[in-house]
Amino acid sequence: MRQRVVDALPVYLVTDDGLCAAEGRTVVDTVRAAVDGGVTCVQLRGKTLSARELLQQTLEVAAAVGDRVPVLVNDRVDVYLTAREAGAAVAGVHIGQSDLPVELTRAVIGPDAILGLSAATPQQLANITPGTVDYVGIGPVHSTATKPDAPTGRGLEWAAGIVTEAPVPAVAIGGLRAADLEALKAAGFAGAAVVSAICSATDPEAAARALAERWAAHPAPA
Ligand code: TZP
Repeated sequence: MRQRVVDALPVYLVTDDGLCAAEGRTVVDTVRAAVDGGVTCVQLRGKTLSARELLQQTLEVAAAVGDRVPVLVNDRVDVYLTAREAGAAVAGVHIGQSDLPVELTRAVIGPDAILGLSAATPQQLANITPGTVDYVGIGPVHSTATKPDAPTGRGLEWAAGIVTEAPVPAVAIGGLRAADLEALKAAGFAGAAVVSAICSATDPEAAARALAERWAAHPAPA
């Protein structure tokens, strides 16, 4: 599972319905373009959607993406399970520190699903029960307007320090742009997760391609 997850992390799109709508696009259209541009994973973060709306979006995105990249559902384990029950090609869930406990989430979703966890401190990384979580999302690296309750960005230096304590592969998140990718990759991150860099782009395919090319251009640390 671990190898499969590492392959999914380099350019990780987290969706935002409001930002996509502000550009006159649906989330499904944005995801389709971003996958064409080279994103390696999609997380559906439908914070303002009802369970039914998020399920509908998940089914549409999964059908549009097929098996090209993993599609994960943020927070809503119930929506993930229901989409899976409906036959959708959904790969797993991403949860936060105040969502369901990781051990129980793993038990519910099964061993083959991808499970991601948000973490912001060394203690939260140390608390991860081995064998539960496939990857962590660490941030915010930079301050971001996309998540109003996120703390102030902690900076690339902080990110380079905390990633060394991650027990599983890590993606950085928070205000990331193409110019950040070299430092993040050099620090040992397996990828960068972005919302506005793609959802707010005039051309999400081009934005995704620029990120993917920038990530690929730099060597991973030895
Ligand atoms: N978690 C920490 S920061 C963040 C999330 C979901 C939002 C990142 O959005 P953006 O637009 O890439 O700064």
